[in-house]
Amino acid sequence: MATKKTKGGNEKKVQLNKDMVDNKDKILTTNQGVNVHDNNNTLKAGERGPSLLEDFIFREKIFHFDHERIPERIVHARGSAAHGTFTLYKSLKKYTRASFLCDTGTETPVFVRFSTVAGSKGSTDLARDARGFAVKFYTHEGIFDLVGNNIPVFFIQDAINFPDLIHAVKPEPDNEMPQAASAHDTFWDFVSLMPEAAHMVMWTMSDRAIPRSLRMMEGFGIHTFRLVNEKGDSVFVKFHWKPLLGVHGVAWDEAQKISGFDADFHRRDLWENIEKGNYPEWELGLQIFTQEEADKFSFDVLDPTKLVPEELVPVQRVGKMTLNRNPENFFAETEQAAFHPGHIVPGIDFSDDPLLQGRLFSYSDTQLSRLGSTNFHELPINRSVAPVHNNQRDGFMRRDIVKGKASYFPNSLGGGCPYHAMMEGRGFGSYPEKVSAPKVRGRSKSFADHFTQARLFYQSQTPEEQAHIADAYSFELGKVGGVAIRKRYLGILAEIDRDLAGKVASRLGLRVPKGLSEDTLRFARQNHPDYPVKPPKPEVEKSPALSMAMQKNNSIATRKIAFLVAGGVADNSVDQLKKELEKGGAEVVFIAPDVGNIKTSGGQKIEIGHSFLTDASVLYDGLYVPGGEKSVKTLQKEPDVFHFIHEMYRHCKPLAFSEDAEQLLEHTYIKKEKNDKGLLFGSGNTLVKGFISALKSHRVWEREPKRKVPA
Ligand code: HDD
Repeated sequence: MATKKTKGGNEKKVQLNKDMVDNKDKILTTNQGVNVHDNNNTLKAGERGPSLLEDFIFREKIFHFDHERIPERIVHARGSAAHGTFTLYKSLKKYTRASFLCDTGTETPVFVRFSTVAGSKGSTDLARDARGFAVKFYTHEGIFDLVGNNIPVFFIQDAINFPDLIHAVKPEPDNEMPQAASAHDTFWDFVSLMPEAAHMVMWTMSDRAIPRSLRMMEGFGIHTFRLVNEKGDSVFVKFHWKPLLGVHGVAWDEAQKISGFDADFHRRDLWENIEKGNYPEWELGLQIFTQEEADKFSFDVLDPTKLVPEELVPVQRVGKMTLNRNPENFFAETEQAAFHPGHIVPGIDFSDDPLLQGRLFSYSDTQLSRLGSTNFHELPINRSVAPVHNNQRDGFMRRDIVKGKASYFPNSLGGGCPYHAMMEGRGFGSYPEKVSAPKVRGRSKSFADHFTQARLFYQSQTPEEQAHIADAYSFELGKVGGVAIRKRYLGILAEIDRDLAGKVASRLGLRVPKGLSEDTLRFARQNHPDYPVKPPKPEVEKSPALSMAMQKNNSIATRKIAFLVAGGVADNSVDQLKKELEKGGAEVVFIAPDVGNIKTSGGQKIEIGHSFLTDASVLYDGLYVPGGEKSVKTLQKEPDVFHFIHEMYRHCKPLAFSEDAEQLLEHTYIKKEKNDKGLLFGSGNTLVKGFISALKSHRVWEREPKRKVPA
């Protein structure tokens, strides 16, 4: 049975509430519960005398403070999380016995943590990086953690390379630079010698690696997992999360500027939207296929650098996850949450993907150095809602008080308890996959094709998305000091797409090499002696599902629209568009030369919380300048207004100007283009419709080649 909906909050919340502490109307105490009379002055020998060692109140306070920090996660240190629920709407009984995937309509509590990978805990949210997408399902049969990313493939094929990958991408060991960035020598040195990374590197060079919002990105379980039904039959499955707000990225120039204006941009966006009741939602999608089907694919489903194209195996949407509650305490919940791909429930099982197999060791191991004890499962956020009974005992910070004499199995003194689930025909049992093979340290030949799917990804993008990818490679490789590394990577790009390689090479002042460098080949041949091998013909040459721009989006919900205003702004010019935008769920934010209040031409008061000093265009999805002669005149004197407009234009965002405000464009580099569907003028329904339609597409992609204005 999955978790049933409980009134007044879900089951996990009820459990967490038992550990909540509310200081409201309470007297300050020590950790031993003694009321504190004075928290301002240490105990001294005389008011001007030395402090006394006896001061247990001071000692306890400083002692605790001195030890407040724990090690940050070795990867995915920077993260934000929220609570929510998962509701199943399509029973998967045919495929799995996991009850939370069988009983439709039931709600399973979840805790989801999003993260960047490379940066430290305090680094910017807008790094070019994969995003972690870790979901903890608190099911009645135990915890299921789906520890994925927003990219469906991984850099490496075997877990033994993980420490090398992370050492290469993290700040360089001699000078600890750069923070939260892959644009440096060690990363490109590594990936230029590891052609298997080419596919994921291509994803990280796309705008997928700089999401507009954590609420607007897909999630992927990446590995092939198994579903196992009551009868013991198994199928393979790939897990997907599809965001209902669409999938959107920012542009690289925006990302860099957002990092300056609001390094917490994603964290704030998630927190604020949940506080406002704009609960982010994702549908759980499954690609289900059999062993026989997998055997016929042109790629190996155990290779985590490969995806299963949606055109080959469609994604079935089977349930919805809604994030509806912010944590009460960042440390206790978000920081102490411990995810593990090995936390699975009956009905789900692993595949032999060598990356997944290696992960199964790493996650509980890392919690030990991070959280300090094997008892991390007892922390409130990690506690299962299914009861825990076993003979594991003691260790640092043990919290459960387990009764009785028998802490071993089998026993008679404890009545044989806790007993095997087998006695009731239940419990987790591994899928009895047949394995008989020689022990080898080696790589399957079926893992040797590194470029077909990187090409598939690139060729599935629109020309504008491809331009962003070429820019990203040029930026990153441009930051690499070693020319040999740049050349080596161009060799990889040449194998993927010569046109792309040509674009990047020209920006680096280099020529496109004929093919892979000797160094790359030498390393690749350590895994595959006859490398490169001719890959089988792929099933699909293009996959529209891989392009963000090609995905249809009918919503403007939660987009932030900047209205540039000053005193005397015309009421009617503000009202209609504001009303319609808000009707669609968007948020209108007034930005004026100064914070405070302004009066409209009709004498209404508008509270201004944001000025050109506090905010920047990159924090908004669209811009409108309403009319009112006095307001427009004031704005015209403000240089930041023109910067705002230029920058919005440059980032291909929708801009609308009332009749009065149109003249502002005369002072810009922007030329009115007829086919620019995101540059709108006038008033009334035409303006409203055009603006909303442009916002739905998120970016005016047609403007991409012409957008070069100073900003
Ligand atoms: Fe990992 C954390 C995702 C490969 C070792 N990983 C971590 C988190 C996510 C992922 C989302 C953060 C969880 C949280 O929010 O607390 N990792 C992935 C994905 C991978 C992957 C999608 C490939 C498909 N990871 C991977 C390998 C290893 C690790 C191959 C080691 C062999 N990952 C870790 C870790 C972390 C971690 C060191 C650091 C903090 C933690 O586990 O709890 O154990």
